[in-house]
Amino acid sequence: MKHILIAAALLTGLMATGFSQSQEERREDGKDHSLPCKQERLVIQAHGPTGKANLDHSDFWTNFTAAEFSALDNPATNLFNQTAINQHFAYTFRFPGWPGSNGKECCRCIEGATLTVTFKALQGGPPQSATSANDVISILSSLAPGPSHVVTSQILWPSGVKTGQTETLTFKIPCKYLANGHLSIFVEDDTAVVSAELSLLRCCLEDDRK
Ligand SMILES: [Ca+2]
Ligand SMILES: [Ca+2]
Repeated sequence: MKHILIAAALLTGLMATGFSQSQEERREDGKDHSLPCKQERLVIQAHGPTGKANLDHSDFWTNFTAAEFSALDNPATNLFNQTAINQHFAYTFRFPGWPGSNGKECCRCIEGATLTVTFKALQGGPPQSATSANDVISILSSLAPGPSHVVTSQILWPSGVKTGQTETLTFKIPCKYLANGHLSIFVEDDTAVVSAELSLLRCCLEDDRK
């Protein structure tokens, strides 16, 4: 009961000074975020290996069989700027300083992320055809409702597409899906991912940041 009373008193004080947003988050995860922290923008440009050490299995839906995940988790075929059709793409963004990333909790998300992904069609076709046209991006978080863990998903080329056509999409991801320190994207098989960037506003304890 004492904690609840203290939280209520803090809430009143913080709302009076205009910091109601951070207080909302403190209540949401039940942890004490009242220590001073420094706001900064974290920008992660996806690059490098996409398989094995990169993918966080917990972000992926549970009906993805072990064999299917193993095929996806292959750095020889899961590539940026893929040129071959029939190869899925997946990538896990990891946020330094989050719980689970280095054993310490010293940073937290204070404003949802902006995810920007650029795609290239490898096999043109009319709407809904089994080409690039029917390919879907799914954004996955282990904190999104199971068993799919899909935060959001979208058909990339709903009006059909020509081979070689490119497109850039932007997605907004709420903080509640980022609290585990990672977020994954999955893009279907006839579309290449040219680039992917995630940007979020975070707050880090000043003497414990890594
Ligand atoms: Ca295909
Ligand atoms: Ca396809």
